[in-house]
Amino acid sequence: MALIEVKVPDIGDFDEVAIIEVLVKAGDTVKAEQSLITVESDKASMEIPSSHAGVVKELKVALGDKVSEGSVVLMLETADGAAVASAPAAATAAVAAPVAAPAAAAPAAVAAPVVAAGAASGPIEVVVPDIGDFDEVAVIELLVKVGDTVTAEQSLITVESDKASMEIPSSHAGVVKSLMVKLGDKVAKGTPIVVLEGVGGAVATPAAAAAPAASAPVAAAAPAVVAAPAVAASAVATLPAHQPGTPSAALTHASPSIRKFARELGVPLAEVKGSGFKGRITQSDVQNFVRNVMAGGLQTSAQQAKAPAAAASEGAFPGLLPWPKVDFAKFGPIERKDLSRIKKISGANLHRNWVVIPHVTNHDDADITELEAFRVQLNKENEKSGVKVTMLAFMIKAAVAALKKFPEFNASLDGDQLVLKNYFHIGFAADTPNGLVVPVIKDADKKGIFQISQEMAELAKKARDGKLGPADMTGGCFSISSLGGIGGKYFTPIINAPEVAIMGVCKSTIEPKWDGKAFQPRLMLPLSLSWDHRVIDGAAAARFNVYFASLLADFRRIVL
Ligand code: CAO
Repeated sequence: MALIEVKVPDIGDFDEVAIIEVLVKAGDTVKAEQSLITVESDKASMEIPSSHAGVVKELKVALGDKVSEGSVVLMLETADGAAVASAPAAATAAVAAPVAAPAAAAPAAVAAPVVAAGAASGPIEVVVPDIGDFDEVAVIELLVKVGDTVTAEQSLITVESDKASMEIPSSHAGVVKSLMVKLGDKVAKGTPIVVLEGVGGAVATPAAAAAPAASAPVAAAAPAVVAAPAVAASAVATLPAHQPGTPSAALTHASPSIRKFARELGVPLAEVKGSGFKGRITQSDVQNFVRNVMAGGLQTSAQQAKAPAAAASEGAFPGLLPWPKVDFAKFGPIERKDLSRIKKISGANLHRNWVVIPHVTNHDDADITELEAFRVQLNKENEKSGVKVTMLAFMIKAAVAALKKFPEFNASLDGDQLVLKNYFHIGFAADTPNGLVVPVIKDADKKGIFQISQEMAELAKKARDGKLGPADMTGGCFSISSLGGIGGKYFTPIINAPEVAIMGVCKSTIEPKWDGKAFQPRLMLPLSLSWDHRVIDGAAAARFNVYFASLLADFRRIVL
């Protein structure tokens, strides 16, 4: 047994930072690298992990204390040979581990830079402010475009390092005259982001930069509540399924681990009332929020529709077994790999959609013998055009016709109301090295087969190159997931909420079909239509499939 002091390690630029959360108490047993306290600067909040495993004998800090590198956090009684955070990790973990948390949970806060406060009317260049240790970070999102009017402190871009992602806010209000960065660019302090003109009085004031307690949470809250669903939307869905009853502009204070916890449960932090120090949101606040939502959600389907993310959470269903914890290494060699960003986002959306939407899938076949011959002929005739007509383009047109005939398929649930859409934007699932994305062909009703084929090829390439922007992936009415180029017979596609149906197609094969006199070889396309039973019923789904298949069987019907 030994009694050791656990100290604040090197936390980079974050000197004299306030303790906003104490995560352990005397008597607690802690593991090496377990978070002990949360500290907050004007730029980010971070958790300080323990250097050793042991039992907390005495806390040496309290809420509100200011700490720096070397400050003693607590006295720890360690067993001989107790787990120790590996030597270099002990120093880096303090920075890497906590800062990694906001990356998963929510971008860290960056105070708006205060630049040229005197520039009242002429164009002004907004640059990347001091973002602490994060030098040369990649731009992963452009949040504005040329012509947009932005307000001071509105986020312009999102950058991501290996430790965190964060949004960079505008120092001024104005109209974006030019955008000086693009996706994938590396930026550092001082890199120009945009040129704003018509810069008016609204300038991020020195107070915004100088008053961390007031300004940082604004930036921290926004990504967690607004940007995160928007990013999720860009991958698979267009609306966060939880529709806040009272969208809150209030400041949201929460540590990285709480943000992560809330995000995992799909809890919008802006709606959670904090009961901790200075109104901070604690783990039990998030748990209580979920409990309350569930209590209401069990009463009506409308309420359930308003809290699907929470409904999907583990523990929200009484009696549900916890996820099995298995030490796989006991059974053989293993390696661990982080899920890609797209997988994390699409996974959370798919999980919610699968749990919340009562899915039914109808299977059918379409005879595409003539259509495939026509497609092949078209491609021969237009070999030089460089545009390859795909079967998926015909399916997109057929989907538009079917949505027109069965409008409840071109709808979204909004509480007790059905939103019927008079536009026809069709998404298609695209397989990329980083995971599944669903780019959207806008106004497919107004486009011909060649244009759709060309746009699909462009969007699929952008998807594979990781260059799709949110605008490419939002606004869809109905999706098609084609595994035709790969194989298989039928599957159960998951509805891309807030859409209410999705068509899955697999590989077409020649099959013998009885024509009344003899078996004929016909090219048959397997269809799998998943639909939301809250909106659509089985008869309508069967009719939709029959009609969709009849269009593919004789494409002339599309003009009837
Ligand atoms: N039956 C038989 N062959 C088919 C077919 C079908 N239903 N659909 C496409 N093919 C053929 C094409 O004609 C093409 O053949 P040629 O090269 O000889 O012309 C080949 O398969 C490859 O097609 P493709 O996949 O490149 O083109 P596509 O238009 O069919 O699909 C895209 C484009 C982006 C949808 C596709 O590449 C893709 O990513 N599919 C996967 C979608 C997915 O993952 N869905 C699952 C979601 S649920 O997890």
